[in-house]
This record gives sequence, C-alpha cells and structure tokens, in this order.
Amino acid sequence: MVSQRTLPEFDQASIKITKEEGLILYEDMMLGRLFEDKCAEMYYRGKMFGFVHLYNGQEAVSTGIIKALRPDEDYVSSTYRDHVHALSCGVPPHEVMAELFGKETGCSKGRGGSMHLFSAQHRLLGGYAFVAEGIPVATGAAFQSKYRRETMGDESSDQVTVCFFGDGASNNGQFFECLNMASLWKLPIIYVVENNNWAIGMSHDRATSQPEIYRKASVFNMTGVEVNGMDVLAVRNVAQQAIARARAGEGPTLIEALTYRFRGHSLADPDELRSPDEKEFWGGLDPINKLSTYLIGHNLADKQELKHIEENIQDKIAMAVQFAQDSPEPDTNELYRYVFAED
Ligand SMILES: Cc1ncc(C[n+]2csc(CCOP(=O)(O)OP(=O)(O)O)c2C)c(N)n1
Ligand SMILES: [Mg+2]
Repeated sequence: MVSQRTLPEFDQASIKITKEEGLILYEDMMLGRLFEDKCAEMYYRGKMFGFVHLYNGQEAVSTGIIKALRPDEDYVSSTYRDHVHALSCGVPPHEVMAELFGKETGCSKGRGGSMHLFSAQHRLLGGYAFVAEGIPVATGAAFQSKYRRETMGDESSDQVTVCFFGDGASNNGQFFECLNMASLWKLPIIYVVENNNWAIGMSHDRATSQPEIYRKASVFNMTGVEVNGMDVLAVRNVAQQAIARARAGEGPTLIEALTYRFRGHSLADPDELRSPDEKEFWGGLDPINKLSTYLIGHNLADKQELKHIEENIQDKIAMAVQFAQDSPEPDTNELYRYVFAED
C-alpha cells in the first residue's frame, strides 16, 4: 500500500526555459546521480569510512533551488546528505570525492568526510551530522547579510541563504525557533524541507502532528509553499519566486519539496522497512527522466546530446576517483590544524 500525499500540479507549459538553462539543469542532476552511484561503489570497495548518505532520487531539489541562486555569492547550508548540494554549489567533483576518501586535497582538507563538506569559496556553509544543526547556522548567515546591508550600509550585501533539511528535522525545536526569528526580522532566507517521507525508519506520518510541513509557515506569518520535488522545473519556479522575495527584503519562505530517496537511509541501511510498492511508485517519478522527456519533447535536446553529456560526466567522475586515490592523507602532526581560524 502506498500512502502518499497528492503531488502538487505544475503546468510545465506555464514556463519557458532556454536550451542552455535546460542543459545546465540536466547536467547538474546527472552529475549528482552518477557521482553518487560511484560513491556507493567506492564505499563497498572500502574506500570511504563512517556513514555515507546518498541523495539518489532527490536531485531535482538540489538542482532546482541552487541553480536559481547566484553562484559563489548566495549561501547554502546542508545536512549529512550533502554531496549533491555541494556539487550543485560548484564544489569540484574531485574535491568532493577526495573529501569522501579522507584526503588532504578534499574540500574540508580530509578532516570532514561525507557529512561535513564545506567550501568558503562556494558559500557552502557545511554539511551537518546533527539533525537540524544547519538551521541556526543558516539563519545566522541570513542575519549577517541583512545586518551588513541595513545597519552597516553595505548595499552589496544582498545575498540569499538557502537552508536544506529533512522532514524529520522539521520536528526539531531549532526549526521553530529559527523560523520565528527569521520571519520576525524578515531575513533573506529560504528554508527547504526535503520531505522524502522517512527519517531513517520512522515514517513521516507517524512522527508529526501536521504532515503538511509547508502549512507550519503560517503560524510564523511566513509564506509556505509545497512543490513536486521530482520536477526540477517546478522546484526552480518556486525557488525563483522565493529568491526574488528574499532579495527584495520581503522575508523568508518555507518550501516543502515532496521527494523520495531511491536508496536506504545510508549505505549501511539494508532498506527493508519501506514497502516495494512505495519504492516502485516513486521510482517511476525519476526526476532525471522527467527532465529529459521535457527537453526532448520541447526540442531543446536530442538523445544523442544527452548521452554525450552523460559520457563527459562519467569521465569527470573517473578523474575524480583517480585524484582522490592518488592524493595524500592528512599529516597526523597537523591533526589540530583548521580547528580554529588561522591568521
Ligand atoms: C540531533 C540528532 N538526533 C538524532 C540523530 C540520528 N539521525 C540521523 S539521520 C536521522 C533522520 C533524519 O531524517 P530527515 O530529517 O527526514 O532527513 P533524511 O535522512 O530523510 O534526509 C536521525 C534521527 C542525529 N543525527 N541528530
Ligand atoms: Mg526524511
């Protein structure tokens, strides 16, 4: 039995995208998917340690939101399911792979690993192992943008912050405290709940009094929207509206993206709790297939072109693995380096 909320409708005919925009979205989602398929392989070959949480199935959320931001200017905070967010932010695949291998050349210098990707250059505020831990960090980032602009008179400080977290995290106290402050102070932030219906083995409906998370925005006097998280064009559309509102000083938005992870909670999870019917239902909604059907149907790309993009990505991923493999481990004498800021 598949108990599932009806996915909100989105009329793809209501928007126009160029070929270039369409291919950027396709390439980003495909990179996320294939990169993580490779992660699974490398994990089972013993190249990665600790927990590794994959994002397969949820790519339309990362791509639809992050690709609507200003690259290297707007901020993004993530969770432990952070590889694809990092890639969408522009962190090079070889730096992400090296981090997953625990190497010095990784984006967190090999000290973070899978759950702690970070890049100042790409405004990635971090992956966080604790559920909901990124919410106050992102809220603080949004506060500083507003403070610099309004109190310190820096007109260029108009960054928007995006804060990703899961349905499980939306039951955590930090969610409520931060949304209250963000709305009160009209912070330029977008809270994106990736509702994949599960928090490890706890189904969303068993864990929350109001399963329609976007409705929780109303008690904070905040705009809340739900979106089909398996449709990158729908996600991009709500993201663009929320970004425009935030940039115009009209405050935060809570976006609830209905989505699904195609793999277990982590690569250590045999994924026996979710029913085969449910997995099959969502598997049929693969966001990458949906976009490729759109691109081909609107004459924005042909099969050959998409195949070519996929092959280029596979090459890039193979190089990332080689780079990670060949990179040195952190020096044990430098164990405490990067714990505190250096001059
Ligand atoms: C504060 C805290 N409590 C419990 C955990 C253990 N834990 C790790 S992931 C997770 C489920 C979170 O689910 P959700 O927020 O829906 O994100 P998803 O894994 O579905 O992306 C839990 C309870 C944790 N990491 N941090
Ligand atoms: Mg979840």
